[in-house]
Amino acid sequence: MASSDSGKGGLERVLVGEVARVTEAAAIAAARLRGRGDEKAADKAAVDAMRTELGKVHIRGRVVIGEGEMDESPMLYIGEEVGMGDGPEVDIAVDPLEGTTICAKAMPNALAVLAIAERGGLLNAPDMYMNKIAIGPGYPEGIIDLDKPPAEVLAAMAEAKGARISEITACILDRPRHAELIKAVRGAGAGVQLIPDGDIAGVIWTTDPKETGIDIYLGSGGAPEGVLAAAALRCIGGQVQGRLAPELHSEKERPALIERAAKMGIKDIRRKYSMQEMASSDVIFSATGVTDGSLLDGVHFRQGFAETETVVLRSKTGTVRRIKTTFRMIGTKATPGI
Ligand code: VTB
Repeated sequence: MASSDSGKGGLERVLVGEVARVTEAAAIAAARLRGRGDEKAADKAAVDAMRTELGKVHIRGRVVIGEGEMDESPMLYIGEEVGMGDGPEVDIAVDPLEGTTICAKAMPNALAVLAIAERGGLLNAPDMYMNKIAIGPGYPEGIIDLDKPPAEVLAAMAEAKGARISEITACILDRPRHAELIKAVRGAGAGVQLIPDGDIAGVIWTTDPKETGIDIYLGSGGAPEGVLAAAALRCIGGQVQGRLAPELHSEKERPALIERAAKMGIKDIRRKYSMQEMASSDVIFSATGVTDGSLLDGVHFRQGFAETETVVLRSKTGTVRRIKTTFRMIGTKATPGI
């Protein structure tokens, strides 16, 4: 029977299973190098595995958020054509190992991440800093604003939830550049959970504050991670704003970054993007845990088996699908690529 929502007007739902396989493979490959102190090796393993699995999917894919420019990275570079080349035309955003350092140190919350969208459905952002603010579903539209002082946003959130500001926790990357922001959030009476890396997870945590304890994500991180996080929240609900932050780069780097952004279609580098502008079409998002974390369990290896946990989100239906997979005889011919 034909699926009721396949075909025209969105991504075919069969892709849900396909993207899960892709992030599962990347996560297993990275997890084999977990805790070895070698970020590059773990990242490369994830990239290779993701590229191999993507090559088996019936899509005509184009990488729009990837491992950098063609001259910087041999695989999953921006503009690379991926997939079997015989299916729908889609755009792909990848972060094969989100949190290379946390994986290398075997610390919590490293993920393998991918989003797939209809052609033109994702903001083509260069690899530079982006200021971000994000909250989960259930708040009035427009309550967050990068231009409002954090205290004002936190007060509005508390009012909307009938809570006290002291009951709100913000997630922020632990970086010296965030000193003022952290001070402002604490000064307003809210708590701050500092994370060493991995702000895609930080943004997604806001969608389930009861489980994660995080109500809002604030601060600057990578623009590619910002687009991927926006894709996730487009599926689950919530609000995100992002604005590229050339001011966080050295004066030497800045002109080239602005030029690169312009080439990618970003004429106004100071533009504030909403979630819908960063992920404008139907999208499917998949993340598999590499190390154990509050969103997902990491890869667990035991006696010839590997177990993974994946969450696949779909904007068209809003489904949140958690998939626990057991791979048998890993590293044998039965599981090539894994
Ligand atoms: C974030 C985070 C990444 O980079 O985007 C962050 O999601 C920002 O960059 O996991 P800085 O490290 O320069 O602050 C990571 O931590 C690593 O790519």
